[in-house]
Amino acid sequence: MASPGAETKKPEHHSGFVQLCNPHVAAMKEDVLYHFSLSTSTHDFPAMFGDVKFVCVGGSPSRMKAFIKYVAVELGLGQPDADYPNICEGTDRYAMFKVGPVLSVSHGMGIPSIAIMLHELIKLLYHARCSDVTIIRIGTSGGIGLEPGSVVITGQAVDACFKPEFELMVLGKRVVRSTHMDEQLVQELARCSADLGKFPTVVGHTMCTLDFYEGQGRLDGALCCYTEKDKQEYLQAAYAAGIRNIEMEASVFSAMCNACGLRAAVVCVTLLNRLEGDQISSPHEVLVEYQQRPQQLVGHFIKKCLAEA
Ligand code: R2B
Ligand code: URA
Repeated sequence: MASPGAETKKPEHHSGFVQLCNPHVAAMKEDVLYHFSLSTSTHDFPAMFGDVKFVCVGGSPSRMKAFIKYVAVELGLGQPDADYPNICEGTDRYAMFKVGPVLSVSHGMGIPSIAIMLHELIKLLYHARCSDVTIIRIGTSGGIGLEPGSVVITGQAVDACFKPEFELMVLGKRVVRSTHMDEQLVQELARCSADLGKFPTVVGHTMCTLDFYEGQGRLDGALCCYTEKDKQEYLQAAYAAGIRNIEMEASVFSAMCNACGLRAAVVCVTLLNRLEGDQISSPHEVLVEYQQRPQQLVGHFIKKCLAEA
């Protein structure tokens, strides 16, 4: 049996086709994507998804529906009042919407939730024989040393020890995968934000944690075993290591997408400056406007890519 361990070597991809790092799937007669309520025997994946070139993922179903409506108007593919059916209507685990070459999928909160979604999403793209796909996570985060509302394009996803790694237990053994980001895509997105000129945007490291409270050094959870001073020292050390925001999905997202030949990026708005507090207490309208910022940036990016194609 091949033993799990450090996976330092990147798989080689000889085409732009989405690839699986799993030899077993090709031999399966049917593939049931249980959490999407879709199956290769009941749905024609190439017909439904074969033209997908951009996939945007984000935590909440309503935000991902708002994104598809926004991008449809931006690309001239739909009217503002058009409705987009949830392709995963048979389940309430995840929601999925499509317009033209853009797919928008919700992933819930945290590494386990996004990882399950990504296993099924990447298989969906593989069964649909999609090629040259760019996938972008658009989300929220806590900023470090940034004005709230700033957007961070992830230059490197790191763990809670500031290492650019994603660790997973496979068959009881530790497997470590690289969280490398596509530098060219990062720079293209940074240029798109500069074109828009609407909100401050930085490229920085993103720390991905297993928890929102103690895992992100908050003092306001139900449990806390450290002092305000300990918290400040940790966040200052994170800032010194180049970390500009904290969220809960970037590391597994980049590890899985890299391995399967998807060009991937993470664009998150910061809802607060964690050096100044823990609670997210800005008015609802302010938070709603902040959450539109990654959508605007990525909408502009897709429009630009399609105009240049
Ligand atoms: C950002 O926001 C969520 C926690 O509130 C989590 O999914 C994340 O990464
Ligand atoms: N999401 C996070 O994971 N952390 C924050 O502080 C805000 C949003």
